[in-house]
Amino acid sequence: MKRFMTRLILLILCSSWICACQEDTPKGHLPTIRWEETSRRFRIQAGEALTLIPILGYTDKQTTYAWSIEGETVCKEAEYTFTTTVPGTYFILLRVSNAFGTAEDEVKITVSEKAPSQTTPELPPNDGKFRWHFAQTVFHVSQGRSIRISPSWIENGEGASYRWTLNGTETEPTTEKPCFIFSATEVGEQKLTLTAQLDSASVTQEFGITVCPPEGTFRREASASSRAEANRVYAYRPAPGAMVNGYKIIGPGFPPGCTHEEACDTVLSHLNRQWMTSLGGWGGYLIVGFDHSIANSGEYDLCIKGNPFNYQSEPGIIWVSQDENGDGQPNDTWYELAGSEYGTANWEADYAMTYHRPSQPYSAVAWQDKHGETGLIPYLSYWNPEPSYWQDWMEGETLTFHGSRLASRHSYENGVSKLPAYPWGYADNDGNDNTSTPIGKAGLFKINHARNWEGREANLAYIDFVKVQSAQTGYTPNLGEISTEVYYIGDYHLMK
Ligand SMILES: [Ca+2]
Ligand SMILES: [Ca+2]
Ligand SMILES: [Ca+2]
Repeated sequence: MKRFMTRLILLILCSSWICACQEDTPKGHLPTIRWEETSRRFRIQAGEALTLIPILGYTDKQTTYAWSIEGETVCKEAEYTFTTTVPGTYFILLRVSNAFGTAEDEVKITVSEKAPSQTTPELPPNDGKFRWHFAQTVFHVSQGRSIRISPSWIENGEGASYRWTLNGTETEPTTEKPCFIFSATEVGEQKLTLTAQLDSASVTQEFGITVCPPEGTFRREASASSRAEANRVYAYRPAPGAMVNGYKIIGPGFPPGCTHEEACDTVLSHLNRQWMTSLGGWGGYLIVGFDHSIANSGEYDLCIKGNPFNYQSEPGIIWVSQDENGDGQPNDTWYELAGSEYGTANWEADYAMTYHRPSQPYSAVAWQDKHGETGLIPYLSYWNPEPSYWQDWMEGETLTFHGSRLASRHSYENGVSKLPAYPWGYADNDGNDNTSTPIGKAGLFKINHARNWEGREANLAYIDFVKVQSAQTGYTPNLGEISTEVYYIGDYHLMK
């Protein structure tokens, strides 16, 4: 009798509860299943746990849930935490049923081998060898201009003396850092060499300089059919970084064993869709071109979209160049677009840094700069479980980058990273020029801010190529390295 009464009470309670809930359910709606991530693909390492939290619609207390793997139900709750020690690909089906029927959705989880605990590489000891690094050794320069040629970094150069030879004429030897100012007067090829005299030997670097016809000779005017966005990626040389070759939700970003040409094509396809390309840590860069020359209007000329937030800017320095020799290649003279920090204590020109390829997978990447400062690009499997952050198309055991550097101002406190913006003039930076554009919020930049090697206004009438380069060093524990991201590069005049 007591048992019967309990059942009866339960039945009454349940039926009134069912009635109440049914009133809440709009008539005729099946449940809906969405995900915060745009893709239903997830990547974890063996042994990690992943909680699947669908965004559900038209559910109530009556709704039932069934998560299954290969037909076997593994969970009957609205959320499911998946974990396994066996690498492989798993398809997990979610069935959600309400009074009006059942909705289904499937997610794919790729489980990779568990990464060994991250190894922290050590820099190789100084081998004492003389080494010098040049940002550029081939120059095409328009008549009437001048360029500055100098190594950005000399290693183990104590006691060396240097002399320049231009078309057979030698300069006096100097023990100062060598620097040559070349004035482009006569059109044609010039031969310049720099020789370092060491105690027991000498080392020579040759430079090819071609003086080209004056600015404007190879200008390509925009036409009605010109497209605003970059039409070609000429170089994608990222520094190591956690989001360069993959991202936890999307998976690998480039085909395995990818060549540089394939990497450039992949980046162009990403830019065409306004997808993310990360340039990695300091020095990593991307060079794009357009189907026409972009005019210097004195106002905003370039639109470059990144992913800055008010608490997270990762400024990249913008460089521009003209196709001075008209060969369609970015092998001419680069001009830095001065941003708010140009020429201040927060800015350093002729900076250089070398990254060292790690010998182990799942490893941070160590770097050392020209001042002897060292640091790491951390390995963060949470963001990207690819075994290496050293790209397939970046050959060699070391990678040296050259460029300008901006002071890092990041902080990390109580689990929160803050990466403040600089006022203006940088890609992926939430400055006052990160503003409303026809493609949403994006950065706008003026070719008029281009500076020459003297720090003076370059007065370029137009440009053909744009380079964006990661400009800060350092990392925070949860976000990884400070690295510029690019989603779009275009001629702002053709976007309006
Ligand atoms: Ca960013
Ligand atoms: Ca060229
Ligand atoms: Ca970044």
